[in-house]
Amino acid sequence: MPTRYMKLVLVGAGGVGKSSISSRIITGDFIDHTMTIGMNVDTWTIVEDDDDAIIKASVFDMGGQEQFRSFQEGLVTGADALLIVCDLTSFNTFLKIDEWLPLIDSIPRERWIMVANKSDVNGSIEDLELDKKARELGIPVIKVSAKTGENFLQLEEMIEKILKVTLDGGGQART
Ligand SMILES: Nc1nc2c(ncn2[C@@H]2O[C@H](COP(=O)(O)OP(=O)(O)OP(=O)(O)O)[C@@H](O)[C@H]2O)c(=O)[nH]1
Ligand SMILES: [Mg+2]
Repeated sequence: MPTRYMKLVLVGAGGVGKSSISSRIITGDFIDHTMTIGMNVDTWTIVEDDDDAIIKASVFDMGGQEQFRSFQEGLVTGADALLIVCDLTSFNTFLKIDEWLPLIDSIPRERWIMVANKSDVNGSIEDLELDKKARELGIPVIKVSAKTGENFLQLEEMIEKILKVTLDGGGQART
């Protein structure tokens, strides 16, 4: 079975649940994390039953705290897919999306997905607000819960679709 190697990056404010989303995607379970120091890298293995191939995605999970930003600059380069995460219970994390733009601007918009996490808790960000931001950025948005797993199948499908476009186009994929 041929194996392709790709890169998935997660950015967003501290505590929004990037590490929880990464481990939900990779293991299928909710794992409670402490603050990520700088960055964490893990591997997500996707088996494509239909075309008999394996994608191994290197998942770059960025620490959201401000003090790590300066040395994260080169680390998003070459991302095949990018998740911009905010926390539905914290309007501040929604506002902080803009702070990541200089870091991620070199990545084509069609590789971005906005992920609004913690849908299991009563949120403080209106759907209208989310849709407006997503439209402004020109990217899709999805509400999920890393805790309950709500909407993860959909999210994973969205990511896989983006990765496959890169694969089909040649992109940076290596076999
Ligand atoms: N209720 C609820 N809590 C969540 C969810 N996802 C994550 N959390 C909690 O939110 C807190 C922060 O989660 P992390 O995954 O560490 O967040 P992070 O974005 O990786 O944070 P940094 O590494 O500091 O940038 C933890 O206490 C998680 O248990 C969710 O979907 N629902
Ligand atoms: Mg983290």
